[in-house]
Amino acid sequence: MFRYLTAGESHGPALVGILDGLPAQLRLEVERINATLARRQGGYGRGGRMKIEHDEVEFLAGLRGSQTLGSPIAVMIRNRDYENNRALMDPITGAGKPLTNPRPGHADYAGALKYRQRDLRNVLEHASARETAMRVCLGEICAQFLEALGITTRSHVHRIGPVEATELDDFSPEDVERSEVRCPDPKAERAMIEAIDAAKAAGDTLGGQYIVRVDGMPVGIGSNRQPDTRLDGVLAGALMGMQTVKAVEVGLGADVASRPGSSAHDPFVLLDETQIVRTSNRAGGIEGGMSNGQAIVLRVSIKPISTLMKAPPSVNLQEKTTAPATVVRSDVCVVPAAAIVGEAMVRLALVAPVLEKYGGDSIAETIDNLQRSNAAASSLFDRSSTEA
Ligand code: EPS
Repeated sequence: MFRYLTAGESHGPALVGILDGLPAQLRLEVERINATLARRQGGYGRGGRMKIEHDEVEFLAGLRGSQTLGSPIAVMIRNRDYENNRALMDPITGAGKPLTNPRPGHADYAGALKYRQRDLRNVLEHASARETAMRVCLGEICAQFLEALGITTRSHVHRIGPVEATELDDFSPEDVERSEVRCPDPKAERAMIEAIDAAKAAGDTLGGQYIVRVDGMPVGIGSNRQPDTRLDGVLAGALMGMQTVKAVEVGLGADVASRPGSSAHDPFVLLDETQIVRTSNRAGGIEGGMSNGQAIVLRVSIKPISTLMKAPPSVNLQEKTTAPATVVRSDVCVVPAAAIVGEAMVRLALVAPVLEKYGGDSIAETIDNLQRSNAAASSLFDRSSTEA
């Protein structure tokens, strides 16, 4: 069984993660993990923290000579900012003035009541999106596993606040990576940067939407057997498991509700005797809870960061007085960084259903099983095999 866990406080000593269940003998490019961590740290609209951190993975278990052993993989990313916060965050002696004014939209209030914490810091430290650095780290390990099977994932930004990009038919990953807001539409990119500057000047924050796309998906990952095995549910659940995410759409998403059936689905066309193609991808690559061989396309909406420099009204829970919400160092817009975390969540979510179909204790065994399965699927409707 494949599973993972993360732990870590934003200003604690480190973030740690465990990945259990990846096949043995997968060669990992560790520098690629660090490069992906750096992509998450970027994006226009970030605050001061990213100037302090230089996220780097340290392997503690599960890897030898850059190859997975099949044993649990344990990794760590140190928080450089811990050095500035030792007195506050030391696991044994840490203490400090309590934070008492919950931020609307944050985990502060519900977490304080749930865990019976008088200091909101005891809630916000793990609620912080800092923890997503570890998800990106584990997600990149999964990316290298999925790539060995021909499955790749990428993301780009579709909307920041009021600015919506035009979805281009064709753009390269480089077009996205060179954009400060990870948006391939240059006109929208300029408007997005202006919107972030305006929000910053107003002491406000902006949310938005990003798109995650998975290419090379074999047919039949996920299943229609039970509600919790449906691939759309698995992917949406993983993405909703990220801080700030409020909606996940597959393919046409919410737009499908207003269309008649004749323009909501993806017709089959016979190219020649062996090739069946689809003329559109409105379903976003998933039908009946299973991958259908087309690209999986997911649109994710995230709320604006709930720490506002122009603090919204709140209360002091301790003194029972009206007071502005707590203001801590934060970001104006994290949509470009969230898109990188979205890629990671999709990768993490795909591994279990992929391994359920193909199995394999070593990567060679997984690849053998995939190839056999693909060959059987492509000959299923061969005239010769039906006649035989
Ligand atoms: C983040 C680290 C945090 C924030 C941000 C994302 O660091 P700090 O709180 O020390 O400034 O910059 O997190 C939030 C905005 C949030 O609400 O949690 C990171 O590593 O991405």
